[in-house]
Amino acid sequence: MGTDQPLTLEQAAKRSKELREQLISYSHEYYVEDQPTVEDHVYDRLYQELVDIETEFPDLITSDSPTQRVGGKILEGFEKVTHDVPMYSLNDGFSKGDIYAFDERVQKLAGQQVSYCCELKIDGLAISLKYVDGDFVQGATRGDGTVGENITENLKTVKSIPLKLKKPVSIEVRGECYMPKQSFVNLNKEREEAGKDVFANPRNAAAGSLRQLDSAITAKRNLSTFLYAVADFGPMEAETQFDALEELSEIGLRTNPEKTLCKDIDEVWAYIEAYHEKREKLPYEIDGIVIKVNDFHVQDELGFTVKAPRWAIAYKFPPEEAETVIENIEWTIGRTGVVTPTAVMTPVRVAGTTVSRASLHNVDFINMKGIRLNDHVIIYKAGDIIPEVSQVLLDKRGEDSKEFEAPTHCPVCNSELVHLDEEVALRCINPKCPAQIKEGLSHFVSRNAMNIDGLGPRVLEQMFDKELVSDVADLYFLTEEQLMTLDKIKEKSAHNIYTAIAASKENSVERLIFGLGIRHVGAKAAKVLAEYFGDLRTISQADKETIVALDSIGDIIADSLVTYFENEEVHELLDEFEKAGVNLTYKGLRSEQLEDVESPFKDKTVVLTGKLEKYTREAAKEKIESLGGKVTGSVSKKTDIVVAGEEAGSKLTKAQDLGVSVWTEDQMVEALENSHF
Ligand code: 1X8
Repeated sequence: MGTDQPLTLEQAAKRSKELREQLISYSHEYYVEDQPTVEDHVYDRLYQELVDIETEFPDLITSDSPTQRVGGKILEGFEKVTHDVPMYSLNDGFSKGDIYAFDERVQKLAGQQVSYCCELKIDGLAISLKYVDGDFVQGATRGDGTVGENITENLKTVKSIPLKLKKPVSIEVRGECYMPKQSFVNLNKEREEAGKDVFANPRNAAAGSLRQLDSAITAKRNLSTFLYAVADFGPMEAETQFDALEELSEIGLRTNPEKTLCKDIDEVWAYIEAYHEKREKLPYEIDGIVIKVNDFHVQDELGFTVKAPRWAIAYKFPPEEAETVIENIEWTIGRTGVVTPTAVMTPVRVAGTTVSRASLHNVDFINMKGIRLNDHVIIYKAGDIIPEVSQVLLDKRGEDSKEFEAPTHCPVCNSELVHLDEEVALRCINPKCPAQIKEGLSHFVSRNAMNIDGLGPRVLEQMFDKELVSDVADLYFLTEEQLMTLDKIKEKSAHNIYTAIAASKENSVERLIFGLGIRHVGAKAAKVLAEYFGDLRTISQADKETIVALDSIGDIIADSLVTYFENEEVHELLDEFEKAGVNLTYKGLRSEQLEDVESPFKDKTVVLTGKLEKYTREAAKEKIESLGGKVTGSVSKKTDIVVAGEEAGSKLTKAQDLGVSVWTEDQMVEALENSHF
């Protein structure tokens, strides 16, 4: 590439096929195998190239093209789908006794000792996916087990669902669609800040996301899947559940890696106990363990009752719930001025930890749940998610039960709170509100923003309270002496903080843009803006039309930017940054520039090990990445080059074992110097 010659149809067909295959493979590594091999910018660049070709030659778009996953087709409603093979439900077990009784029934009916395949019970929504000759043709919800809803358009946006299998088989597979815990937390946080209703748990969030008539919304929700069964084992070779899972994985479907084969019920119980412990650490929610007779022939012999298979049982974990009392409601101000209520409760143990606070989200939420002070409530906790109040125990409501009062004024700056355009959230709209400024400072220094180490919330709070800083630009005018006036900050940490702040001046401008905390402008949008406009001054003068024309920037972001930069104080802030020597330009490569890079590091995976003399690790990494390479921490067969400095240890040995190319530091330096655009 890199020339501006238009492609002929033939060239375009060839290139788009290559790109599609490469992107599908990267996406599979990322979303199905959880083993990414390239960085986002490499993927994004190839993706954009494919979009460009497809825009020019729409006939070349195939149904399995990764560009077809963005959704956008808006439905009137969901059609009904009758499942060819019904989606069964499972009998539940709640105790060790239930599980041993199940085993006894199985053994009696089977007339032999049987082994079991144990799997995690994913707390999501059951789905059925139909593939014809390897192509994804239909996706449906379970519904009542016989008739579900056609949600094909939505499921096409779920990245872990292959649009084409690795083999041209016709097969209907079943599994669970879920929202990872972290995505749930992020989504709710975003919704809270935007003044929207929050989802009560990841399962509801997944359900709400799949029930969208506009699949473009589903596409933004970061759903994932695990497949665990086949409607009809006809097309499969496997004769056991365990092997069937492996076979599903071989044809490109995502399966859960925690499955275990147990030779008897004691091993099953040990598995259940082990996952009771591990449950909290998993990145997704599970509500139990599914135990299946492993051998399909034995499953056939046992058959089904009217309700469920005789060869399986779902052990349900006790719910992670507890009863406590609401003692108080505290109101805190977020970075965007949203006022959020938090319940302060009598401390209680839930799922292994003691909790005393639960998020109440907003006034509507409190009213909807009917929560009053001194009420007895059931709280629910899942994984590392902040506890939620699930229900008020009305029959325990006493004389002392008292309605809460929503604040009318900001608890920090005392200015009047408002509801912006029909939002459920209460907001403090005073831009000088100390609470917002402190939150804004925390955001500014955070990892994806300016990435300044050593400035925790306590330090920032003190700086603000001692009037050393009143806005983010003030950080750049702090002296080491001033820093030493803060509690617990001695010479050494003052120096470290000073150096960290100074170093951040060199950041490429997308970090600053994100750090400013402009409403709706996330890290990704910041990058797009920085890359397109090149510097912050230009962005500050751009009109809405130019901004919305950018990929992945919509109306809301564009409006928010224009409004933000209309503020005279913002321009004063930029002047301050400039005066302090903070970089306001984009330092990364533009996608189109990257195409022209000529470097031995381009598209290569590199590991740096041992002591480097001429570059710091960080500088070498940045340089190699700017040339389109990827720098990772560990050597594997996917590593292309290991740069070994002095005293290189096990990584060097491993590289030699795997036959990976090993370079000296001098070779690296020479290659860096000989790279060009
Ligand atoms: C439901 C679920 C099953 C499995 C995992 N998660 C679920 N929610 C599994 O078999 N691995 S099976 C099942 C069902 O049959 N209703």
